[in-house]
Amino acid sequence: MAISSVGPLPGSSVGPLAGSPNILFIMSDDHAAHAISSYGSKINQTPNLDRIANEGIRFDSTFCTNSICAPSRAAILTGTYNHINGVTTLDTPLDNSLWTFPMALQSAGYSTAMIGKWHLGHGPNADPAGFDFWRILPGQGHYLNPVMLEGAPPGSTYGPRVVERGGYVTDLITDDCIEWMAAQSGVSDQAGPWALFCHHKAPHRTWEPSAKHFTMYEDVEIPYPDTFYDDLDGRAEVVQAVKMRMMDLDPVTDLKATVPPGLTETEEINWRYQRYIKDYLRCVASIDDNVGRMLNWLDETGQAENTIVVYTSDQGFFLGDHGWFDKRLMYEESLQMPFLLRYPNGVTKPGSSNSEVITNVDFAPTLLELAGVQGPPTIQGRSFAPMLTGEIPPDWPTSMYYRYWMHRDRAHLCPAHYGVRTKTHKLICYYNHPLDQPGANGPADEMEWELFDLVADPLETNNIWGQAEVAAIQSELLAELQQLQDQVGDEPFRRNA
Ligand SMILES: [Ca+2]
Repeated sequence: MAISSVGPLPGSSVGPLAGSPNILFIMSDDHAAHAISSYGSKINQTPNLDRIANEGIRFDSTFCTNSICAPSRAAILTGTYNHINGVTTLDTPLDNSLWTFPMALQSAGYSTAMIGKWHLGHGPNADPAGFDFWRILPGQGHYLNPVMLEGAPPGSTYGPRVVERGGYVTDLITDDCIEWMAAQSGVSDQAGPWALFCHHKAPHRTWEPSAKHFTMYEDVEIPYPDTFYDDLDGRAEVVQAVKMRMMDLDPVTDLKATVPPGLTETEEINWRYQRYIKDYLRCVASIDDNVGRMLNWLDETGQAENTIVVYTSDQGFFLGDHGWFDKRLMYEESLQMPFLLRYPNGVTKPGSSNSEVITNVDFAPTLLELAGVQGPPTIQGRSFAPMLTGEIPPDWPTSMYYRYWMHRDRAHLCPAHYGVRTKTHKLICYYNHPLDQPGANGPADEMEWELFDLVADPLETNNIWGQAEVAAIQSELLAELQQLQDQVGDEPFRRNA
């Protein structure tokens, strides 16, 4: 099928953007691909998310360029890397005068809405922009009975109003999304398409399930990941020091229970994992249920035939992998984002998959192309829309650049690093310096390196940096890292800079 068949839908003749599809962009927070059954999860089932994959396309090598909430959201909205958009850490709000792709959709005639977790700052310079309607959680928000902030109607002079909600956050966000979608359909024959950003808070720490899922998995033992007892031998010292182990979970706030007395250390680590992973998966189950509600609503109202559905997460998460929870590090479980896309009218081959390297800066140009809207040349990502029909654009990148800036963040002590991932290898430079970044802390540590052969060692337990037999590939990867930094305009770390 030709590339030109991907884009606005044929057949419609009304509205400012005749034939452009609606876009339902669903993004959860910290939902790792390996907790989705269509990605081969060994620990849960997600039948409704699987529906998107089964009726659309699953992207298997989608990576975030900085594995924490705010930076990934900024990269998605602006189509740029964090050194360009300024959202390098959790303490750097998004300047809402910067171009975003929802703004472009709105300018082109789309009705736009942002509902759920924003996490890019608040106030006149950071509130959501480019949306006809927004109702967001303040900061991280709460799982139960959350307060939400709602943007003032266009033309009004007062600021956001506080909306007090009763219920469970994933249900409430979904309720609001369905209500907003319903309000868009049939208002007028002249109505244009809509783009809805449904941003779930779940399954972010502290993993609080809804009452419906309280007892799910009660009588089962969740399997342990292959690397659960990884001793991290041979990995960078700063990696061995991160505070992301099961023993770093807070019994009160994270595990909601007192550690049973008399356990051996291994028994306690196992107990902690079960407490943690069950609540995480219960939160995921609620997302899956609620995605099902939205898919059913699209079916029942006939909107499925002209609506693109995307499911993704702002980054991955360690689900006991290497003995960890959380994200931040460039290891696979944290680096990979789920990305499922269903395009109406059978453009995508149902149940297809793609393993090309794509990143979160590619989302904006892709969705704009599907909407038939032109973006500015300042976008750093590339559209992978042709891949929906199985076509790989010429010269498509075979590697990606990553950078985590928030050195020694207070909660996890995760080191600042950057690196390159190719289809076969990963090179990571822990430059270990706060560089005056907001939210980063000293002291700086000595630079360290890791190199993984992802074919021979997909679980990343064997650091081969500096070994004589890999000198050639190591040189190639160092050159690739430099080339990518040049290309995206980022500066390599220099100790005396
Ligand atoms: Ca996140």
